Amino acid sequence: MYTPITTRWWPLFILFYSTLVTALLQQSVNAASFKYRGVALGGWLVLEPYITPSLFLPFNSSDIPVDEYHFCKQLGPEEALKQLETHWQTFYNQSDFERIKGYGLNMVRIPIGYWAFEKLPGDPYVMGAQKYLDKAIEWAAENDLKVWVDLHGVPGSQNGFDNSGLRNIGYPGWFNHTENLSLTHKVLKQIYTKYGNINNSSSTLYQETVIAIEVVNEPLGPLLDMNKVKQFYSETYKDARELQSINNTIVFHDAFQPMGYWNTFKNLPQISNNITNTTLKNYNILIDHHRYEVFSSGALNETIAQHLSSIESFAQDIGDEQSHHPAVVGEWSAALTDCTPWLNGVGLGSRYEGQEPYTNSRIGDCSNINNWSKWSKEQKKNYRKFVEMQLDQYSNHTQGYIFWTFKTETTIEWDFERLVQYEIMPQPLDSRKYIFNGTDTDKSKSNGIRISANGWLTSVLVLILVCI
Ligand SMILES: *[C@@H]1O[C@H](CO)[C@@H](O)[C@H](O)[C@H]1NC(C)=O
Ligand SMILES: *[C@@H]1O[C@H](CO)[C@@H](O)[C@H](O)[C@H]1NC(C)=O
Ligand SMILES: *[C@@H]1O[C@H](CO)[C@@H](O)[C@H](O)[C@H]1NC(C)=O
Ligand SMILES: *[C@@H]1O[C@H](CO)[C@@H](O)[C@H](O)[C@H]1NC(C)=O
Ligand SMILES: *[C@@H]1O[C@H](CO)[C@@H](O)[C@H](O)[C@H]1NC(C)=O
Ligand SMILES: *[C@@H]1O[C@H](CO)[C@@H](O)[C@H](O)[C@H]1NC(C)=O
Ligand SMILES: *[C@@H]1O[C@H](CO)[C@@H](O)[C@H](O)[C@H]1NC(C)=O
Ligand SMILES: *[C@@H]1O[C@H](CO)[C@@H](O)[C@H](O)[C@H]1NC(C)=O
Ligand SMILES: *[C@@H]1O[C@H](CO)[C@@H](O)[C@H](O)[C@H]1NC(C)=O
Ligand SMILES: *[C@@H]1O[C@H](CO)[C@@H](O)[C@H](O)[C@H]1NC(C)=O
Ligand SMILES: *[C@@H]1O[C@H](CO)[C@@H](O)[C@H](O)[C@H]1NC(C)=O
Ligand SMILES: CC(=O)N[C@H]1CO[C@H](CO)[C@@H](O)[C@@H]1O
Repeated sequence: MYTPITTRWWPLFILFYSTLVTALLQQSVNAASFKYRGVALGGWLVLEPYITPSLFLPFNSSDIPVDEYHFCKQLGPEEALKQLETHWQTFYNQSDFERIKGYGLNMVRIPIGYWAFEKLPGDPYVMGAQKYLDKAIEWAAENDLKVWVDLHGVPGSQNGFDNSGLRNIGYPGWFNHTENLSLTHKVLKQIYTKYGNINNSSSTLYQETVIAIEVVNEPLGPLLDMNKVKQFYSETYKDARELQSINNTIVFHDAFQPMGYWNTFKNLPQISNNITNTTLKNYNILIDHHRYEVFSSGALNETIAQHLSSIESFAQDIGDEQSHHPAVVGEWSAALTDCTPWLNGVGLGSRYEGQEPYTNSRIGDCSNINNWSKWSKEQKKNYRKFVEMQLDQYSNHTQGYIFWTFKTETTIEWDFERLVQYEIMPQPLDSRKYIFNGTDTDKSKSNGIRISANGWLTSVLVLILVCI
């Protein structure tokens, strides 16, 4: 399809190809220059206990499944399918997409697990989520929203977090068996073909709507072999470009590496579109950074002024990457505590109250975190500032942002729609009460003593490695 000039004498052919090429260019322009303003649809096609506790609370309190794997295992295939089918049908529907559009957003990031496509022998997971991903793409298209398909769980778990489907904190098993890695490649090949191959005439809607595919969410680089992560990225990228006829964006999570790490990542395969200048820019690759300030006691103990300034420096670091490759904040939230029940996982307490398994001293009180009527004026103001600063900084210094998550059953800090309702999330998104041009203009702000902020990532890793 890249040789239309030599076929100039064949009018029908050129008509066909020029249409095709126009379509491809259109797609590539849109995908590579797209400014993301999105939300994730967390807890829908991959369960997370804190997002939908109602699915987990009916179990005996001593035996609550910690993730989707154990949810399915404990219920058995029939009952698990029955409950999941109901959940898939009801947690999101077309109306959500209309409201998402109405809030001024332009895309959704949809987490899905490998088991929606293929299972390992003996996996207790039940299949069926793929149909809902397809419906979601249709609903997105109807509402002029783009979709980023996010492979959120791979066989053996890429991070050991419950959100990968299989919790095994500190022991990501993804690379431990070659079968697990090859199944990951197989699933991604299905995704590339289904959502991005122009030969599949039945999927035009997919090609126009799915602008990005994230090959794996949050691989825990510090505990995995980074050479293997890079090799995986490189190999699956080659598959994507071979199988897809559209130049959509392939997303690599930063694998919890330091800012700037991916600037020099160049060992990508020479691919069919004959790229000679091997910088990530030419590959239509996007680097995905996630930002939370609640997964270490150091971050939780910061004043609001410190949170605001740490957001500024984070966004500026991403800004510095833009000359090497585009990058987004693919997850962020309004959270200033880790208080929401089960946020850290079923059976685990909060750092904020200094509970097990964490060893830090108590920072504050969690009891009213999901009870809006008990929030103080000061608290509401601080949350609004935190959200405004992130919107301001991420939209100015990065390729965009995706809030985690659109809705939850009970939380405030993690629930986009509830935050809109409580006027923590601005509507329209660019309206501001406190943060103008990156500065907190609130006259009555308390000048908290500024201590140099701990390295956020270091704290997270120390906690993962040492405390759990
Ligand atoms: C909870 O435990 C009791 C006693 O062991 C058992 O009878 C019951 O079936 C269990 N319920 C569930 C939902 O597993
Ligand atoms: C989506 O679900 C909500 C809540 O159950 C319901 O009110 C709404 O009518 C549904 N929308 C569609 C399009 O089915
Ligand atoms: C995977 O292998 C590593 C190192 O070989 C080991 O420490 C870890 O326990 C294994 N993880 C699982 C889930 O088997
Ligand atoms: C083509 O797209 C349809 C959905 O529109 C999908 O069901 C089918 O699996 C795709 N075919 C291939 C070969 O990917
Ligand atoms: C589409 O089909 C044609 C003819 O079978 C083939 O030559 C081409 O490589 C296919 N393109 C893609 C992207 O699969
Ligand atoms: C790649 O580009 C070079 C120089 O632009 C050209 O000579 C060569 O034919 C191209 N190769 C392919 C496979 O298109
Ligand atoms: C390769 O791309 C980089 C970044 O886009 C650019 O700065 C550099 O000049 C390019 N090199 C060549 C040889 O085109
Ligand atoms: C795909 O998009 C990237 C980024 O815009 C661009 O550099 C590259 O040339 C495009 N590739 C094709 C085959 O259009
Ligand atoms: C939080 O900061 C205060 C004052 O700077 C300090 O006394 C306390 O130990 C810190 N708590 C934690 C858990 O780091
Ligand atoms: C970010 O962009 C908005 C709108 O373009 C602008 O009003 C604001 O001042 C900018 N902030 C910074 C820190 O540049
Ligand atoms: C906005 O902030 C930037 C630096 O962040 C500064 O260069 C610019 O002058 C400011 N604009 C206004 C209108 O204050
Ligand atoms: C965690 C883990 O290692 N999961 C699976 C990886 O693949 C092997 C071989 O298929 C399975 O036995 C493991 O359970």
